[in-house]
Amino acid sequence: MSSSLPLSPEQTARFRSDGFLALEAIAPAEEVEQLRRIFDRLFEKGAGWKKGAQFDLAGTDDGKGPARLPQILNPVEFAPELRETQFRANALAIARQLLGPETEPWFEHAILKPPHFGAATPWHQDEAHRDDPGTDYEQISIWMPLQEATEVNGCMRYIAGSHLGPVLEHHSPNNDPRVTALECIGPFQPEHATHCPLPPGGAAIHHCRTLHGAGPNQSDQPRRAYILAFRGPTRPNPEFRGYPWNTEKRTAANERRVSWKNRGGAIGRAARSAGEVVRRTLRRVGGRVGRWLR
Ligand SMILES: O=C(O)CCC(=O)C(=O)O
Repeated sequence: MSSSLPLSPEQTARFRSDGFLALEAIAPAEEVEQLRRIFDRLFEKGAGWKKGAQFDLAGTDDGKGPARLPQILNPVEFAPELRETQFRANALAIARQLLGPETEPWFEHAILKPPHFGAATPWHQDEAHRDDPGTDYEQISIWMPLQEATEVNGCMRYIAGSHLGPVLEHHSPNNDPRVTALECIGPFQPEHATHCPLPPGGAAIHHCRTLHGAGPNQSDQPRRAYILAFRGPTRPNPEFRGYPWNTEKRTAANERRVSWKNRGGAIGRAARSAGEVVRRTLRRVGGRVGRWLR
């Protein structure tokens, strides 16, 4: 699918000075409707829960009540049709415009803020989640609501220009390391936030250092958002050794990830890595055959 959506020079300049940019449309209405149905299905059936890809971003996953900020990491793994969207094509084109032609998709996530009790997303910088010591890169996220996003249901809010400063201090909300979310406790002024209401299929683009958050969902309907993150070219950064607030984390989702990876013990692990070698070889051979036939 090709993109029909380059940013104008004014939009690019605004992104560079503010660290975020709102777009009225990034995907067609019928696609947004289809995505809504896919998201509802994935969240309803608990896709990815066992392997730690679905979890409560704002809670401890202790099963004592419904998740207040359910999230699925890389939902495309559970719904391959997500690979074929205009949203994905447009978002990649925009990311390459902003971060350069070598920019690649990095990860993606789906968030569903439930009606009435959907929690606020704490103020944070995405870069504070980074856990890959020794490297440096720029990253952007392209956030698309699947229904209208308003101040009532928890639209995104940003601190303009915050991407030009450092990564501020973060901690786990309520200092509870079982919670996946991070909350910025460094100096900033939330009262200077810009709210970003959007129509369904619009987009809010933000830089990995831009301080952002979102309010609770006080409406009668779920607030769903599909977020694609992109990574620009990487360079070595031996000074970056990771952030202390990440090493402290003890989340239930991470425990589920570890047991999923180790399922079946040594035999299970060996069978999976053999399967991976076979799949990689088939992809390589398939690619070569495809090139010969062209
Ligand atoms: O959808 C939300 O409430 C928060 C999303 C977010 O923090 C992000 O995309 O970086």
